[in-house]
Amino acid sequence: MVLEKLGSSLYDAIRKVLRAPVVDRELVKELIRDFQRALLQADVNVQLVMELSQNIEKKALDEELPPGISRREHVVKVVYDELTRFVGERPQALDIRPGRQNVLMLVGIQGSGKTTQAAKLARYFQKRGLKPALICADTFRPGAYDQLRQLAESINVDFYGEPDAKDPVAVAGHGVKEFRDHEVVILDTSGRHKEEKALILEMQQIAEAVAPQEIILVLDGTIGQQAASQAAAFNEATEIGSIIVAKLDGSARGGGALSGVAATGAPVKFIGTGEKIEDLEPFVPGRFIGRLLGMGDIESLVAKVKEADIEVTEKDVTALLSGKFSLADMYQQFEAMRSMGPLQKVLSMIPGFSYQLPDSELELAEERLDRWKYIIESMTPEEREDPKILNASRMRRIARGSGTDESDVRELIKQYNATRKMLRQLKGRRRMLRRMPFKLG
Ligand SMILES: Nc1nc2c(ncn2[C@@H]2O[C@H](COP(=O)(O)OP(=O)(O)O)[C@@H](O)[C@H]2O)c(=O)[nH]1
Ligand SMILES: [Mg+2]
Repeated sequence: MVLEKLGSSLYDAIRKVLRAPVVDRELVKELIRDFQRALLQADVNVQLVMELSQNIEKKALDEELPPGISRREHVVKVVYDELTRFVGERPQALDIRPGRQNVLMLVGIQGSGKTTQAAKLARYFQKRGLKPALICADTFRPGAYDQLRQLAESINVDFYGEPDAKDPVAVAGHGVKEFRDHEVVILDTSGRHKEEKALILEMQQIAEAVAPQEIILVLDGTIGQQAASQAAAFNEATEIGSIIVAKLDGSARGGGALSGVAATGAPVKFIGTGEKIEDLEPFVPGRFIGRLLGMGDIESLVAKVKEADIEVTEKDVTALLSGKFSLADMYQQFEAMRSMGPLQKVLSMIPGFSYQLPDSELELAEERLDRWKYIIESMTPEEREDPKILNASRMRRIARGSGTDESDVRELIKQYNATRKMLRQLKGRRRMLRRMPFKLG
């Protein structure tokens, strides 16, 4: 799991606070020492650790407690807030203007995951109905051209490259010209040179030549402390607009992500979670920190989940019970679930859902939720309100638009019908609606 090690030592520190009979000054100081140790071991930059821990100490000890909140809850919340604020309070999207060309330039050292994330990004935008294209401006590494061309072909995305070219600035320029009518043009660059200076100069020249909408730094999530100096070097050469942290699967500790943010001031927008082309997730700060801290059983998160539940319930309860449960309503529920964090954690907090799903099934369930979301996103408003009008040709269109198969669309409709039926049977039993009214497995 993402950041397992850092997560578990921070979690242990938090648990100590949750379990202590009294939360006093001494215990807060101990928490901060544990917290510092955990962050330093995860290769987070020392200065940064000091800054964060000073803020936490000050707020945890000096701030007046809000009414009804115990010192214990306050301390936990301060830790969560500080870390979340640091990585950016809300998820930030790439600012793509549809209907015109947006050039995204990826930079980062060799092996960080640029080429892979370039293809993943293309796929990400393709799924959302935009027209992406990929350009290989890595003329240094043999095989770079073929690697990206094959990835592009595998997802049916237009590709530009010049296999024998020596001048990456020219190749980038040609490609951007070629794809004038594409909405998202993703430019993959080289990550190595005979010397670093030449690489940095090359990035500057390419950026000048193609004036990208955003320059994205790709960091390897497993490298730890080096992330800070890499990020700083690239940020000096060009203006880094955002960061993708790749390889945050497996046992990556991910402290580098925090250091990269500190060195550039740029937000993390995506994380790479595997080698496959679908393994790209928008970075959700609260969720990331929640995971990092193992916040699954912490009151504040439970409260948040309850809130999210009630929001859905109250807004929709009348419509739901009158049988007017549309796909748009279902979509809202998917969104609410996915924004709360990993499925198992969400499920474990819902009364009656306390069983453990096997990991493989969980993954499938999460993937399926995402797939269903894309499918609903590809529908017209009429289709969402009245799924009965979905005939074979509409389904085909939707499958194409969402990058899924027609069988996926049919499966969603089947699930929707089953949920609707269940809701009708639930009439009058309002409390049940606070639970997730559909099956995930
Ligand atoms: N596990 C994992 N591996 C990744 C991820 N992204 C890239 N890789 C692998 O990292 C290696 C280097 O990736 P590549 O995209 O060629 O890096 P580049 O040199 O920066 O273009 C390849 O073996 C990729 O399959 C990721 O999110 N998770
Ligand atoms: Mg590459």
